[in-house]
Amino acid sequence: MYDLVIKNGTIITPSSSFKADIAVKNGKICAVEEHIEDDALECVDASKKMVLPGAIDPHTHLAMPFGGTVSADDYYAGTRAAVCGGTTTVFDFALQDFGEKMVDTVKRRDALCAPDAVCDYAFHVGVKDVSGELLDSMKECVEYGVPSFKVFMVYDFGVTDGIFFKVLEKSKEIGALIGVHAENNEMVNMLTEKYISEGKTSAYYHYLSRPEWVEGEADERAIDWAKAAGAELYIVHLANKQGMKAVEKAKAKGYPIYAETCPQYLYFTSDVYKREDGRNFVCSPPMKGQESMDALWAGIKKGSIDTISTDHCPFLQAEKDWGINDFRKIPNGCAGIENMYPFMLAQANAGRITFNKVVEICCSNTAKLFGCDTKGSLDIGKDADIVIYDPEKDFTIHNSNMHSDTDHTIWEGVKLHGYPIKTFVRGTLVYDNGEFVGKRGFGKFLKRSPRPKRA
Ligand code: DUC
Ligand code: ZN
Ligand code: ZN
Repeated sequence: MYDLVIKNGTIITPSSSFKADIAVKNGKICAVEEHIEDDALECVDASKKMVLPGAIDPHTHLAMPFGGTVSADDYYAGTRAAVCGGTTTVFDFALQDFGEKMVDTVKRRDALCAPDAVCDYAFHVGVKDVSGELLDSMKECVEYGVPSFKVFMVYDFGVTDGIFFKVLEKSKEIGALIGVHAENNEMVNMLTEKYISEGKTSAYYHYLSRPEWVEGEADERAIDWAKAAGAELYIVHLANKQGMKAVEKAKAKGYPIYAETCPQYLYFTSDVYKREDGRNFVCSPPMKGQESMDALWAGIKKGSIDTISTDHCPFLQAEKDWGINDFRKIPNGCAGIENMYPFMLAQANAGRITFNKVVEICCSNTAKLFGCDTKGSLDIGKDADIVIYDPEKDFTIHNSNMHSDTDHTIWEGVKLHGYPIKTFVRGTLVYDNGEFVGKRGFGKFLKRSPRPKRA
């Protein structure tokens, strides 16, 4: 007897869509066939619905100390919101302390996350310190099941160019993937000082102090260093046309350069910073102009965007308000963890891209790049992380129907045609038509496989 059978739905894979039933036993997908008997503890009819793998969000900041406060969603609220938007695996950044071995960084954050997570989760280590033995400690981290690291080119926890290069070189030996937040720190600081000294303090100057070229130049530099090191590179939250072109050029020459973008860069332009509530949209990199948005959409269609993430990092309205008269005081980050999959699927529903493409960039590519061997598809043997999607359900996003702990959303009032109606994590129902029905602590730490080592 199966634990769960989902019947009569249209299964979506990265390469095909077909009508089939799907059976689950012990949290795993064990059959996908034209017709499966109802011999199950639970049977769900998915007629006129789509059946998709749960999404993987490879980029969130939960309970993150940042910008003079801590991001508003802890591991419970963040993962709760994730599953209510069809995301069943969440990656968080564990930021290394100075002097700390990388595997200890992971264990420190896991101690916070494990009791709270409602879905499976993984970490990337945010690297700060590679002095002494610490560079070598990356290897132990990979062996522990965390084969991905991130360097920031900005912020007070950003690394020098030299550290970035050392980390790239190390990654080849140990089978790790390095992600980068690419913006030119010097330029950001210079432009920020300039605008402040001119009395230009509104949220729009957050954008103008981090314009297209500040990100694009940093993307190009990061790609050059990865090429020189012979390493793979994953550019997080790519938001500009120049960087998109640089990624495309590198890919065309066969370099293993990967790019992630986020729904906010596909929907909002820098015009949002002219709004009265512009501070709520402050994140880094900021939203860019229409040309950049168009380049990102074209990149998705061409296959030069590999993954979608959210960079979920919400702050409360009162905290965003710290910067009403000074954009430097606005904590950087926005909510999005519950919106990624519904937004991308609604784009497919509207015919802009295919549903298969959404599954590719929100699920299967992400699983492959980050070594999530049990996730990212509905193949037999995979974890039964499943979303049932109603392409006819209309949904308007309001903070009041989101499941995050924050008190506002940049997505307020956005209308989506089509919406997830059920989410299962390892075969267990965690979201049911508007309601979170999961359990705190149900999520498990996901040990991941390394990347192939490079000569
Ligand atoms: N950008 C943000 O907007 N928030 C968190 C960290 C980041 O890089
Ligand atoms: Zn970032
Ligand atoms: Zn981020």
